[in-house]
Amino acid sequence: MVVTIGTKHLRLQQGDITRVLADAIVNAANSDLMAGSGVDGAIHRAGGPKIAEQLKEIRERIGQCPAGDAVVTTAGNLPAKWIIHAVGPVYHPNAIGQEDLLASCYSKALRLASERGARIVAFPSISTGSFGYPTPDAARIAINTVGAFLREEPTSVAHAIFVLFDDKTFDAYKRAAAALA
Ligand code: AR6
Repeated sequence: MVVTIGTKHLRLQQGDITRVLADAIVNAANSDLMAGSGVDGAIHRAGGPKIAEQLKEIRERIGQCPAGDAVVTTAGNLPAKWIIHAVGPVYHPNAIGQEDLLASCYSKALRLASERGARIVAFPSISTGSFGYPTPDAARIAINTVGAFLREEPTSVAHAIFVLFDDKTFDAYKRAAAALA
């Protein structure tokens, strides 16, 4: 599914983000910037040890990366230029501000990608695995934030691709994108 936003495109596809050709791949990381499971584990496995080495250097410089923020490494063995490690919020029912933190992951990642001149950026569904964010809510926030950025911000990013791993997540994002279109 592709939604056209002016001269930009927002695409949804099902699959493994480590197999997607993009200038920048966004990772669903944690505040400690330590390789974990899920999409984070897949990116570290496919990208090789260079990514963890760079994250260690970043950790020594900045300490933790708070939820809503992101840091950049190169992509190691992956066929991308950069990995943008975005830290989503851990979901708590009724917690205040978690929508903004999740939205901030996407806008911060797009700003970091734009600063580097990236044209194609691939995103996973941040926070909807181990971090427990309900997928329909997370999909609406993700799609609306990326859609608004492509519509409103001057950016090098011409193609934003959501790479959704399973049927349920793919369906939720399709519904959110249909509401945007
Ligand atoms: N490609 C695309 N999406 C994937 C892939 C893949 N290869 N593998 C899993 N997903 P999660 P979170 C989907 O748990 O909730 C890690 O331990 C998955 O099905 O990866 O933000 C980190 O280190 C789900 O839809 O990320 C953190 O500690 C989505 O990616 C923590 O998990 C996100 O699930 C982050 O949790």
